[in-house]
Amino acid sequence: MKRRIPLLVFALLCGALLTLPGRAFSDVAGGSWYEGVVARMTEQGLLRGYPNGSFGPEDPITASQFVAVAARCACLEPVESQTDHWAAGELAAALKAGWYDWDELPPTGESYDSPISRQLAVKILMRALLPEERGDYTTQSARIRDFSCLEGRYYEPVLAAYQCGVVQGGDAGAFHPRDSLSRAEACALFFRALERREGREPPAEQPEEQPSQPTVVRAGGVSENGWLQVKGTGLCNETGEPVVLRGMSTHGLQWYGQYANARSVQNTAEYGANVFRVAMYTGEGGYLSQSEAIGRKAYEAVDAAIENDMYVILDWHILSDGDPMSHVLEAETFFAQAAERYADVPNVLYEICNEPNGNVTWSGNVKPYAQRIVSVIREKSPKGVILIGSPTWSQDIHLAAADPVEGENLMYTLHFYAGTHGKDLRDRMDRALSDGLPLFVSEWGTSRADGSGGVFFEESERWLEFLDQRGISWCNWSLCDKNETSAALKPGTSPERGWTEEDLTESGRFVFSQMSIEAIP
Ligand code: IDC
Repeated sequence: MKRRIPLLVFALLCGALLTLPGRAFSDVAGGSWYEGVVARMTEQGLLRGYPNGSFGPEDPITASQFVAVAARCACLEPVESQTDHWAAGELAAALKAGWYDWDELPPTGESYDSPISRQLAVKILMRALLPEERGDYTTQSARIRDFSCLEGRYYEPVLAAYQCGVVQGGDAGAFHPRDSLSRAEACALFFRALERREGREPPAEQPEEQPSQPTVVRAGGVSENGWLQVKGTGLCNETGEPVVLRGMSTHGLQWYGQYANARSVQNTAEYGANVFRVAMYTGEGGYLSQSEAIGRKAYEAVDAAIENDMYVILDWHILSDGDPMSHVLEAETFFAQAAERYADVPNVLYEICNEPNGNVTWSGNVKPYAQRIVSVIREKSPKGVILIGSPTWSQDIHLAAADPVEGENLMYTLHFYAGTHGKDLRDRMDRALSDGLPLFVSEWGTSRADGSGGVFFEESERWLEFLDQRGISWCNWSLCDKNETSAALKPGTSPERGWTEEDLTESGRFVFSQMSIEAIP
């Protein structure tokens, strides 16, 4: 008796999968971009919908569904398999044909019903339908903004797919190699590959993904933009055009000061960064215990950034000393001196308290501190941009939005770590922006908030896209070779020479590849 149920389900499922070709699906809207592609492929018997007559165009396509369609398109006959799955025969045949490797979809079947990643889908597609196509590394990799997120084993098929037009990303668009793709997008890929195989030019009208609106343009350097100014919630250049700063933060100067030197700053600029953040820890053996040496180091880094036409953030990096008020006098002395030194220099931004934390409130600690430091800086630097933190490691921007500090050219910092923070914090940012609060992400990491774990590429991508769409500037934690995933450099990397891809960690490659975008597609 027990065995009958799965058999019955199996029979129903087969019936459903054999739904008559050519029928209209209840959820494929007339006029949608994929309507024509879905109809043509269904007519050819290549596509099947769900038992209830729907197609699920927006659903992520699973690995087994993708391979099954590929097998139909390539007329690959199923072979015998020990695995109990409706597409096990096709999957086994595809594995045997070399469309994918054993570890990518283990024949144990667990991954068969999970969404397939875009990079694996494209590999299977190219092997199945266009195995002769080749890519050109130089021209095609430059079109893929997140090329560094692609695993090496997918370079070849993805570049080939771009080269022959099967994947149609815009110039410097993102491929999102580790994300899923919708069933409609998969159809468009299959359709273009089939057209290509038959020697016809792929039609241009189907978009690969929903286009996002271009909203921001990279700032360029200081010579191009001059003094920055805050207008509404945005950062603008001297003539009032919106600008975006992107760059790296140092790690603690007391530990990794070697990467706050002239050559490392120059290397960072050469990767396209137009801002450099100098994280001057106050506690933990930093400025408060060796003001002379650490202060000198900080100025050395600021001067190197100026030399390289970059904006530079001088960051009073409170962390273990969670209440900025506990060293407000030292902060006043430091910022008075720094603002005097750089009074006429448009490059410098002042970040007055990295991350207040612990038993501190906005109204009782951070805001009164900010008011004091802002007025000290303003005595010397009437228009330098000042970045202000908030309680809970600079996440409580809603408190600042409800009760902002008085003054001009002030922005509020928001810090996130992709492995720890997500949509809730992004929603909070949107609310703060709509309340009129100017935001600057002066520190974020591809790791968890403790600086390790991950690398969380997909989450980082999601975050950066969010920031791009809102024109928000950022610095990444951190430019050092510490053995933690947030570090951009591999252990032992020399700060005294130029760096190659080999010197960068996974995080470093990803982050550096995000800096030099001229316009966000
Ligand atoms: C971390 C460093 C880590 C160091 C620790 C304590 O990555 O090597 O041991 O500080 O000094 C922050 C802070 C930043 C943290 C970072 C990652 O601003 O100083 O660096 N982080 O934990 N806020 C959230 C995360």
